[in-house]
Amino acid sequence: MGDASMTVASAAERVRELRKQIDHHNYRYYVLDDPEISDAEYDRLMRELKELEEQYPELVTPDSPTQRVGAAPVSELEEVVHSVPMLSLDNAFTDEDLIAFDRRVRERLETDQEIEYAAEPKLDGLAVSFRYEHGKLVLAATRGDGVRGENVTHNVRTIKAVPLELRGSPPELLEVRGEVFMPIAGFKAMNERALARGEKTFVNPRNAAAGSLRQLDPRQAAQRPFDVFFYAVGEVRGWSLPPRHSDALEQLREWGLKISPLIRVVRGAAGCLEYYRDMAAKRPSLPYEIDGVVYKVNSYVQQRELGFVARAPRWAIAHKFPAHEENTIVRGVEFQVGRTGALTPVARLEPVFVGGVTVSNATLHNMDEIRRKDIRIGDTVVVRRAGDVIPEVVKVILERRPPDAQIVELPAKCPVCGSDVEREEGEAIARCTGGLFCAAQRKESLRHFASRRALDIEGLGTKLIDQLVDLELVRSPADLYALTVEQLAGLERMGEKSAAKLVEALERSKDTTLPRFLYALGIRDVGEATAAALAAHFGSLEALQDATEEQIRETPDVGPVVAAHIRHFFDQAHNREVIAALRAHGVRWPDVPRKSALTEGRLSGKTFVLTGTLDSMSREEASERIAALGGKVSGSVSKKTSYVVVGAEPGSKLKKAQELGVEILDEKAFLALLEQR
Ligand code: 9MJ
Repeated sequence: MGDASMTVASAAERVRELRKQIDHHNYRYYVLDDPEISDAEYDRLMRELKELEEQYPELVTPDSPTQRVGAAPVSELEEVVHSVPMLSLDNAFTDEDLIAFDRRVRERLETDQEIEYAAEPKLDGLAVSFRYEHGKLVLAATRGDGVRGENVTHNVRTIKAVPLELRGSPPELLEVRGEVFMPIAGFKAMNERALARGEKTFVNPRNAAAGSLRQLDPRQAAQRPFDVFFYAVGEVRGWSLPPRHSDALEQLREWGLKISPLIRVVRGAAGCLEYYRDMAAKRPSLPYEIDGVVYKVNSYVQQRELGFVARAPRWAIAHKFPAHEENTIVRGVEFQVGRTGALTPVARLEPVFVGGVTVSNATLHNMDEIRRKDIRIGDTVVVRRAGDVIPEVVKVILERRPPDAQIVELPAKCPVCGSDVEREEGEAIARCTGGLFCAAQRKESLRHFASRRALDIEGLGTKLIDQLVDLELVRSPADLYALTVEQLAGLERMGEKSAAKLVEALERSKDTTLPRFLYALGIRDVGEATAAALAAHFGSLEALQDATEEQIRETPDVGPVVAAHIRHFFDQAHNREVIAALRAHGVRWPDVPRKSALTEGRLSGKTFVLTGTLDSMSREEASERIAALGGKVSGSVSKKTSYVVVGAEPGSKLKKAQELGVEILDEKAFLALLEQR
């Protein structure tokens, strides 16, 4: 496949096959949440399809899975009139409200029997109608006022969880409704990216979803982490609905539409309330926000009998959770000192009950954030708690600012150790210059040193570290290894037994690896990935300690700023002393086989391009082995390419290589080259 002799006809055949496979795997992944293949295998299918479509542009269709990247922008959002109005829901805020709703339902239906309800989580996103004609998505529109919405098809097409084509034998016309939303993690990552670029951030996932879905440029929308759940049927032609709403949803799922796995059929008000408590308990661990649950009378016959009042059905109600946002007053701002001395402002709040817990602190991130939101002491602010994350101040309610509201100033001295605070030009973060003289930095350094991905000292928690530092039993990580069972057993909340356990854990932690040890040192900007890269590049701690800044910079992905931090760290006598003391206590790690520097290796100066699948190793492994011998791996074939390595089902790169006369290696030849002595 994909070789130079491929005809348009055979390419078209392969494109069809790939799309079918990709659609199938999208269904397994997005709808059933039960993927059959790895992400890497999926990526390979997509890559092959993309390459074929590049080679044969005439084969590109708007519903190809490659087209999710977004088409051209639209000039404005067109108005759409909903053929069947999109409903809104009445709210219940208390158990009593819900019990009264259930009573009204039974009265209208003149029945004493328990009502069967479909109970669903209520997502906090944007309600959208999706129109499928002959199984193909032709229109997506926002709810708007329920009668008129806006055409957002261009953006909805970029959402991977929305099928562009339905599976099986869908009806001639199917209009479905659902909620488009942003999962919390995607929302946060998006805001962090925006912040890093100095762009505007969104206050919450709901606003982010609404803003992003209504923009004009679908290429922007394609970057946004949207997801969707479908929950209702609108206009249909060519399908006689089953008797129950829950059965209809089941059928939608079979057509490839994503239905919440948390939907349940329950009986009576008691069943509804039990579901409500169950969802309230699940809420903090869900990857997306829900603001309540929805109960719908499950029988369509009963739904019809109940009918509507204004725009809300009499057969459904939303039972809301307590709010995630509340107003409260900023009583003060304190600065916490982190491991690298970074000062983080924290608002001390008038305690307020938000989304099920009492909140009295909220992070303010840094001084720029305080200025941007113009937060002053005495202000009334909106506090928000999402999932189990640290509460945040969303905004100030300016109308309630008292005349004596106080501007927050960055302290000139560290609140913990009194050292100077400095803020480098262009940096948002201010830092205490006290280093390990500062007890706060010492505590955080110890916490980091003991953490799971560093030396993994089990049982050395925050409270214990606070005591050890405050009592001056421990000043540096090396002191940890001098602690005795007797010393530890005398501390608060420690007994003989836990003291003995901790000493054992300390003993175990001594056998470590170079990457872990480098990470544990807590050098500024040296995270796990950088630590691993440094270990691979230098092979031993001595080699790194003795390297110049320039030599450190030769490590892959280490830039001048990080290199300077590393050099500075090892230039400090006390840091070298701590390392020597750790060694003296028996902390040890094996040296790492050096990955040769780019300049020295048998494949130095050679550039490789990989295409297709290798049997004996993954693409990543192949790249690593090439790099270990000094070679470079590139994504595209040019005249400068030395070799194109061809695995099974290669893409268009093979053809390009043939055209340019680049040397082609099959897997056997490639392995021989790697293993040559
Ligand atoms: C949400 N927002 O999750 C409905 N909804 O049904 C669910 N909204 C709804 N159902 C009819 N699960 C009108 C709105």
